[in-house]
Amino acid sequence: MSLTFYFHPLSSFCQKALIALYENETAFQPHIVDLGNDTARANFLKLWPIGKIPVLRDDASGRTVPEASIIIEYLALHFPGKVQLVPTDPEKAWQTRMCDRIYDFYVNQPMQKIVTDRLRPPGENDVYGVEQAKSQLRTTLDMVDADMATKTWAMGDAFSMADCAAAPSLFYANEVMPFAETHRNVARYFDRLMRRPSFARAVAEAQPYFAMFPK
Ligand SMILES: N[C@@H](CCC(=O)N[C@@H](CS)C(=O)NCC(=O)O)C(=O)O
Repeated sequence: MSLTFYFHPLSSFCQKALIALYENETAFQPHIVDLGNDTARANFLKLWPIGKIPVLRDDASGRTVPEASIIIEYLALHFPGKVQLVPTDPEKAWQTRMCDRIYDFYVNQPMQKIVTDRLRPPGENDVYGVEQAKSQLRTTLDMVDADMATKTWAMGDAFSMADCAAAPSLFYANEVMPFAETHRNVARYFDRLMRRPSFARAVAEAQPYFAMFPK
């Protein structure tokens, strides 16, 4: 087995890539990285000095692959499976990548801003930044709600990389800004994502760590 996946089960970006691995039953060695542990962090920085998870290491090709979307693209190219997460049709491919970017930049990032602000020391909170993040999140949820009125998955009928990005982003967004009452189409889409076996498995594996999530 040539693939090692460096990740943490609680991390939304890691879950995104994990969904891709599970969708295609790709064989890999899991390596949990506890960035809060000095030794684990120092060891991980030797592999990827930027220090962000997830990272995929492919010993067969000698490649270190960071960034959840790029990991999914790498898997699609070198370890394709039954679920084509990145369409080969160029038109569908750019649309999938655009949707993936929207979930990363305009759902996941503002959600992270809200969550990480809760971890700041008393008196160091960024009230203005958190309000901006909430406003961004609301705008994106409005967009997604309209977009998902008639679709099963983010790109239509086929499950794709965009859904890998959507699932954990919406999971944590729902924690910081519950959308069941305000965005019914997003909520229905989220229910489908929660029932998707790949994501259900990622959520179940994160369960033992949920106590670490700042309420
Ligand atoms: N752009 C990266 C973002 C990855 C990211 O933000 N990972 C978080 C965990 S969800 C992380 O490593 N945080 C630790 C830190 O920033 O020190 C991706 O798409 O993979």
